[in-house]
Formats: sequence, C-alpha cells, structure tokens
Amino acid sequence: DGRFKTLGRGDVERLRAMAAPETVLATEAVGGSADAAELEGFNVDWLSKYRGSSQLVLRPKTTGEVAEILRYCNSERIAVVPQGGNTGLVGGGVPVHDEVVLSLRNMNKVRGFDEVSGILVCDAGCVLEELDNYVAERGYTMPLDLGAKGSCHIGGNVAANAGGIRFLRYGSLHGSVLGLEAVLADGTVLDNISTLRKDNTGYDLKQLFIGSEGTLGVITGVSVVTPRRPSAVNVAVLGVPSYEGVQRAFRLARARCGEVLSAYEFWDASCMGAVLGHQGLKHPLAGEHPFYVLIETSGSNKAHDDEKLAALLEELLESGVVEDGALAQDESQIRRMWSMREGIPESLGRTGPTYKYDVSIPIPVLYDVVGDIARRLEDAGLYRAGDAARPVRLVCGYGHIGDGNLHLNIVADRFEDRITRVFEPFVYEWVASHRGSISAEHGIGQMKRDYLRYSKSPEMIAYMRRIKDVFDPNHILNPYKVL
Ligand code: FAD
Ligand code: 2HG
Ligand code: ZN
Repeated sequence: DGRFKTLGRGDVERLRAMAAPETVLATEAVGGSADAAELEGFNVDWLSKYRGSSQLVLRPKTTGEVAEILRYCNSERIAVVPQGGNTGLVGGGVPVHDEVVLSLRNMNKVRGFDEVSGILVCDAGCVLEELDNYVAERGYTMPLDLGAKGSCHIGGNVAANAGGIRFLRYGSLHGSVLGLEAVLADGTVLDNISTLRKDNTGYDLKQLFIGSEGTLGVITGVSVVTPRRPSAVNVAVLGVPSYEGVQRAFRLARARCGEVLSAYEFWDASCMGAVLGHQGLKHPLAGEHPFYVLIETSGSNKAHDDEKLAALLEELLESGVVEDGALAQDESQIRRMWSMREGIPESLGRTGPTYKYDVSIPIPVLYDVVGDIARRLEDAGLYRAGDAARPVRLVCGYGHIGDGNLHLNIVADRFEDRITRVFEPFVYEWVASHRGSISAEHGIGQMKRDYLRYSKSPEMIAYMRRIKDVFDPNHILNPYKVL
C-alpha cells in the first residue's frame, strides 16, 4: 500500500535496538535470521482463513518499548498490527500484507490485586485463563470466560470487547474494565489505569479503546473489577424438541432462577454431532434432540440453588417444554458439559473450513436465519443434509442465546468465493432487516469491514473515521481493518 513504507533493513536495525534481541523475529529479507515458518503463527489466524506476510514480529516487554517502537513506525509510516493471543475470528489480529506484528505476549505480569475490592491491574498480554487462576486463589473470578481462554490475552479481549459465556451474568467489558493504559500511534502513553468504580471527570476515553480492535492504540495495561467467585455452581444440559421450546425454557429459567442464573447457552443437533464426533465425549442424554441447552446457576448457597434448579427441571419436563435433562453431579461432570459447549468451534473446525457469522438478532427470530441459509445453499446445489459429496457439509447454529447472540457456522470443504457469495451479503441484509448487529462479539476485523454499513449509519461511520484521525492520523495502526 503506497501510504506505507516498505520495511527495510535500516528500519529493522533501528527497531531491533529498541528491545531485547530475543524479542525480535525478522526474516532474512529484512536482515534477520528467522525463517518464514517461525513467523507463521503470527501471520495466520486461528481459522487459517487470513494470511499475511509480515517479515518482522516485535514482542516488547515494557510500555516504554511499545511507545518507542510506535513513535518510530509513525514517523516512518510503517504499518503495525497489534496482536494478542491471535484467537480472533474476523482476521483482525493478523497482517493483510507485510505490516509489522506487535505482539503483547511478553507483557504478561500482574501489576496488583486489591483483595477487598477485587480490582485487578495487569499487563495486556496476560492470558485470560492464567488471570482467572490468579484471582481464583484469592476468592474472585474474571468477569468473562470463553473457549479461547487458554490462549487469548486480556488486552485482546478488551480490544475485541469479547463477550463469552459469562456475559449474561457479569455484562460487558464496557462495565467491568475500570481503566486502561494505551499507547497511541505517535508514542503518547495514555495512562488511564484507574482503579476507581466511579469517576465522572469528563469524557471516558477508555471506552473508545474497548472494541477498537487495535485501530486506535495499543493497549498495554488493564484494570478490571472481578466479582466474588461463586461457591455453588450447578450445570444442566437439556434436550429440547424445538426452537420455540428453547425460548420457553429461557423464560422459565429466568422466572424461577433469575437471581442465580449465570449462563444460558444453546446449540443444535448438527453441532452436537460434530462435538461428540471430535471431542470423545459421551452424550449427556439418553437420545438425540433437535436442540440442546446448557443452563448454569452460580450462587453462594448450594442447597438453595440445587432446590431451585431441580424444581425448574421438573417443571420443564412435566410441561413438555424439554424432552430430557441431565444435572451435573460433580465438578468433573460440570467441566464435561461445558467442554461440550465450548468445544463446538474447534470440533466444527476439525470437520472442515468454517465460515462464521456472529450476529445479534431478536431472540424470537434468531434461529430462522440458519434455515434460510441452508435453503439458499440447497437451491444453489451446494448443500444437502447428510450428502458428503456436496462442498458444504454442515449448516448449524449455537451461541449465547440468553444475550440474543447467534453463531451461524457453515462448514465446507474449503473457503471459496462461490460459496461465500451464497450467504454474503444475504446474511448481513437479513440481520439488518431485523435491526440486528452484524457483529455481536467477535468484531469487524477485515472480514466485515465492507459490511459495517449494515449496522452503522453513514453519520456514525463518518464520526468513527474522525475519531480514527484524532488518535492515529497516519493510519498506521491495523490498517485495512474495521473502517
Ligand atoms: P487477537 O486475536 O490477537 O486480536 C484481536 C483483535 O484485537 C485484533 O484486531 C488485534 O489487532 C487487537 N488487539 C489484540 N491485542 C491488542 C492490544 N493489546 N492492544 C490493541 N489491540 C489489540 N469471542 C467472544 O467474544 N466470545 C466468545 O465466546 C469467544 N469464544 C471463542 C472461542 C474460540 C475457540 C476462539 C478461537 C475464539 C473465540 N472468541 C470469542 C474470539 C476472540 O475475540 C477472543 O478469543 C479474544 O477476545 C481475542 O483475544 P486475543 O488476545 O486472541 O486477540
Ligand atoms: C463461542 O461462543 C465463540 O463459542 C466462537 O464465540 C463462535 O466460532 C464461533 O462461531
Ligand atoms: Zn461466542
């Protein structure tokens, strides 16, 4: 891209001098000794759908190093991609061309934890699961949890405004992130690492960085309020005959267990087939059902929660809203039920390349889009349920139904335009016609950049561009993404 400088050996020399030698990975083309294979994990995304060709990966250890690197890149017009755990699903964290990858993985220290308020301050490169273990030892829990917890960084979570399976209980990161430290493109460090719950001193700039996907600045530190870890957790998996039943069960779950309900997830029979086939898990119920629901309650009084959940299950079964149900009897059964739900993306990925649409749609019509897409693919001759000879193998839906968030996944034998054209832009038009969002929680990245207008008005997009110009006037940060 003519707006940016092509990285040269001289630039790499200068950048190398800004950080410890072991934190720099440069290929021979730019004067280093790394081979392309060493940079592969930074150039390719989790889905193996997006591939860049960066020749330089920088893994600074301090905020000062990040600032120095960005100051240089900005003055030389060198494009930079901030990268966390590289688990994003919209191609936001990998280069499109030869942008420099700025990985936060060496910034992974807890800076402090207040055991009274539960406020954690840490580097952006801390892995979510490690943070959860850290706060668990002190009686707290991270307010978000997701299947990629073993690899994703808290900085990446904040940059993506990740949702996940605890959203229903603890809400968005816009609420639980109390402060951020971010480095702007010109090297300015915005130190807003507040540990205050209340702070009404003008514009709340940190909110702009939550969900900015690396386009406004590099997040280097995070302050987050963590809730007390619940001492009683119950999980049940239900077999449900219809999508109507999934909704009715949700209404009843909220009515009967509202104050302890902490997750309400669903998936369809196709997802169940994939997960049982790939995760080596036993079916939790006696037979097959069109839909499955996972209900979790979290509270502080086990007897109370047990009683409530048991009563709910009885009512659901007696009324015929659900056909079958299993209540986890111990910690390991709870883990197995959750790994069934959390294992869906990986299982589908093992079935074949997966096209993913992460959308918010009003709950009553949320699952309709799955059928509509399947029919379009059938009409195009690309798909027939159970016909392995067709290029599309599965069309399925799952997700955080309690939050109105569907994950529509289409598994095929490859990523190719003739398949994509069947559901793009149809799926975005479909979502817009129901006043939904084309990205509930995964972001825009490079995948949805050209479709932003389906969820944002021209005026909103114009103001987003103006904000981008303020924070990153040379547009060196994560070009080709979001806007
Ligand atoms: P990356 O993938 O490295 O980056 C994501 C974006 O943030 C990129 O645009 C990148 O440039 C930017 N970025 C990363 N770090 C920084 C930083 N320090 N400063 C500025 N910008 C930065 N998402 C959900 O919302 N809910 C889920 O339930 C969920 N489940 C998932 C399950 C699986 C198995 C997988 C693979 C992904 C899942 N995701 C989910 C998607 C993904 O958004 C999250 O995994 C996570 O938030 C990404 O964090 P990361 O550290 O891997 O970021
Ligand atoms: C989940 O909820 C993630 O499992 C991933 O957000 C969804 O892969 C997907 O489509
Ligand atoms: Zn999700």
